[in-house]
Amino acid sequence: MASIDRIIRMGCAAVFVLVAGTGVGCTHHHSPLADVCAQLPEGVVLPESFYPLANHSELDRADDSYNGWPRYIVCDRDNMVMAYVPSQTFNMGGGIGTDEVPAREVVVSHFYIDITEVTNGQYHRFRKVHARCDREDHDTYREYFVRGVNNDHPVRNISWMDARLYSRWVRRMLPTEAQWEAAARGSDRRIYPWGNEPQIETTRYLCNCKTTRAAFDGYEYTAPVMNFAAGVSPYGAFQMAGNVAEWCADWYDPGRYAYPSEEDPAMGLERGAKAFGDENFPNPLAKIIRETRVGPFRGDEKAIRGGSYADPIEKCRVDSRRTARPGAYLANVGFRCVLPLPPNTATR
Ligand SMILES: [Ca+2]
Repeated sequence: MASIDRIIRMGCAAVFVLVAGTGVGCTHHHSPLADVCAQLPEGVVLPESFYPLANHSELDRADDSYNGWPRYIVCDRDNMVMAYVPSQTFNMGGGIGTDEVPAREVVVSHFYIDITEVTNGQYHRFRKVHARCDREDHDTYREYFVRGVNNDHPVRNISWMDARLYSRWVRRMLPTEAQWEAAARGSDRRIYPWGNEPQIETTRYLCNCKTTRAAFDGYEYTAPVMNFAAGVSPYGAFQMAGNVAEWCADWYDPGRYAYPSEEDPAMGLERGAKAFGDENFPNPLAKIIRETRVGPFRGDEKAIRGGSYADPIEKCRVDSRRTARPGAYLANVGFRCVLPLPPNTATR
């Protein structure tokens, strides 16, 4: 058995060399969604691999631009469309769990957020490019992935570490809890992405959650990620309530809300910035930055937000928190990513 195992490992190594080899000198093809020729105003710089969304980048149109920043951008690496979330002071917390109170004001600097959860199709492509022969547990998503059938459903049953690996591959990050909640609710204290009304019979197509009747909202389990358009967040992000719950960057701290207010940890980006794409962008993977922006320095569990198809509507509130160990594989937890922007160019 040992020798067979060794042969498999050698085979994997050979495949890896071949895959790595094809990357050398190949011509990069841009995402068909990317407007690579778009003009951006002075001071508005997107890092490498990110472009304004094609046909949505006229700067003088309010629908296309947010204080000069394109309202929607595309990440070349996975064709993910991202929405701009402006710098804001918002009311974080105030939920029904003991770890969600009291509500307090939190400042977040502007960033982009994926408009959908990362899909099976996107994650599968990442796995094909990035397969590590020695870590088969990265492929746990396959349990729920049927190629050609649910490519556009959210990836799930992946650990926090898997989600972070993907986010690095696409040069993005997992959102902090503060970023996630700001993107889901904006500054008007709403308790669902669409407003304050819970999902009821007449509004049952607002999110994919668990109801007393099976498939009451159209889906018994996950739904395609770009769905329930009436339930998008104030910035246009889909299914921040329901479908799959989403890993966040932060270690979970049940007592964190006891602090009266908190500057966005991402403000730490102003310190120790390193080149990322160009000098305008700090490298979000730098250790010093990661530690200043991701809440508690250490912990046992990571924060999870947004509720899922397996949760009642109350668990899909924007302030609802839950947790799991970063190595856990959960059938109802996936993720989406953010692209932090340089705070010094933030328009408030
Ligand atoms: Ca979700």
